Amino acid sequence: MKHSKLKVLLIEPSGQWVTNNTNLNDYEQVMYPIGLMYLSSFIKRDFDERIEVKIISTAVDFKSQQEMDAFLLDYKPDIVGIRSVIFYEEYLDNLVNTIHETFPNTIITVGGPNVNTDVVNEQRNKNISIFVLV
Ligand code: B12
Repeated sequence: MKHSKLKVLLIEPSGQWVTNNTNLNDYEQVMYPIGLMYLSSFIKRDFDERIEVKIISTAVDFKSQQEMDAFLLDYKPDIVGIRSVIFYEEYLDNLVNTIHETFPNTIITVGGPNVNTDVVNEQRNKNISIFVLV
């Protein structure tokens, strides 16, 4: 019997949306999600047959929260991994809560700079299942 792959969605969050009106010269946060690209490479190398991995960078891949929500509803991730940076704490919380409400069985993991520096504060959100310190 053929099993479908486990879907892992890695998210680089940010509070702003890059639209056609955004002046990219003023926008310092557009960057390659290097940390998540490392994780994705390891998953692809070791679990390619069993796991499908996708990276999204909220600010650049979508033009609005509605557009991103539509993507999430369609993609239906089994595991979500979010990179945390202190500036986007509030956005991260909203994202985690929305994903948990929409997909209660999806495992939500958070790692990255803000977990590495302040894991106790990050643990305030009970909808996050796993914290990863590196
Ligand atoms: C280079 C850098 C930048 C570059 C980014 C370039 C890029 N392409 O990524 C620029 C100049 C754009 C930048 C901007 C900012 N930065 Co900066 N930056 C750094 C720096 C020096 C290195 C980051 C890096 O590339 N690390 C290498 C990658 C591979 O590591 P990583 O992203 O942490 O990911 C690894 C792990 O954390 C983990 N991981 C990451 N996410 C996840 C998710 C899951 C689920 C799991 C399991 C694991 C995991 O796995 C990855 C592989 O090991 C760090 C300092 C540092 N020593 O980390 C500060 C640092 C991350 N930045 C910081 C800050 C505050 C910012 C800004 C908010 C600044 C601002 N005022 O705008 C923005 C935020 C941008 C953003 N979205 O991250 C802080 C974060 C503090 C915190 N507690 O959150 C740091 C720690 C500096 C500091 N000591 O204050 N930054």
